[in-house]
Amino acid sequence: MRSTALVGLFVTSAAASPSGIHDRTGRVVHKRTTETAQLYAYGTNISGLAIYAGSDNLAYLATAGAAANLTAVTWTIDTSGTDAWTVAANATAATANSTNSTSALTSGSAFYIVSDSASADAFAQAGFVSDAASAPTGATTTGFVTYGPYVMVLEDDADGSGQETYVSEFWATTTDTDGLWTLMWNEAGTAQDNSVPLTIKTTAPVVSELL
Ligand SMILES: *[C@@H]1O[C@H](CO)[C@@H](O)[C@H](O)[C@H]1NC(C)=O
Ligand SMILES: *[C@@H]1O[C@H](CO)[C@@H](O)[C@H](O)[C@H]1NC(C)=O
Ligand SMILES: *[C@@H]1O[C@H](CO)[C@@H](O)[C@H](O)[C@H]1NC(C)=O
Ligand SMILES: *[C@@H]1O[C@H](CO)[C@@H](O)[C@H](O)[C@H]1NC(C)=O
Ligand SMILES: CC(=O)N[C@H]1CO[C@H](CO)[C@@H](O)[C@@H]1O
Repeated sequence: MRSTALVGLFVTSAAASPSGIHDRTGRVVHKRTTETAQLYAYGTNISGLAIYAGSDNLAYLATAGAAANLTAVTWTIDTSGTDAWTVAANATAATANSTNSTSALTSGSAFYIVSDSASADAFAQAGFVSDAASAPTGATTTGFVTYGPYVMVLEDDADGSGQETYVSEFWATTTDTDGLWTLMWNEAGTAQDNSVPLTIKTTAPVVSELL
């Protein structure tokens, strides 16, 4: 299956360090920078869709036509992975597409993925929590970094060497609504029903002028 080429975009910190230098113990020391961003998902049939918060505070991808009842968000990201990535509703985007946001999204809610090491095959929907304590079991709200335009997760290597690895295991699963996907984290990176691997970037899709 061609899409599997996108699975596991690994970059070891030993080989390349996007935003830091190694300290004496070999750990990457990151320069902390916080910025406002929009995040876009790319994958098979998914050409740069924005990430939305649902009324259930879970994360979705949607085409403009399927974005009703979802909350468009603006991200505040710490590119070093130290702090959680937070979101606030983007009222401009909501008005532009007359969505009916029913989200209970609290401004400043943290993005999380479920990557529990105790269940290495975790395949669960990402979402947003107003405080880390209310995140689901196995969720993590830190470790998100950018590698150029790519959103990655910094994980400690399983061998306990202290080396860190940049991992991207974001996936999308179709829903009963055309143009609406759930945003998933696929810890093991294994094939899943009705799902495709994603690349998440801070850059918007190039809009064709020829439409
Ligand atoms: C992509 O869209 C086409 C046309 O709707 C569909 O036939 C195909 O199954 C989709 N592929 C995936 C991986 O969803
Ligand atoms: C949005 O929510 C309203 C009210 O709950 C519902 O009637 C409508 O079908 C929803 N629209 C979509 C696209 O889910
Ligand atoms: C809010 O969304 C609009 C429309 O999508 C976009 O142009 C704008 O940059 C967003 N605002 C922020 C602060 O990201
Ligand atoms: C928003 O809600 C209003 C009133 O419930 C409804 O008429 C309209 O179709 C909804 N818009 C969308 C995009 O779901
Ligand atoms: C944030 C968002 O989804 N904006 C969309 C609103 O609708 C227009 C027109 O359909 C799209 O071009 C925007 O991308």
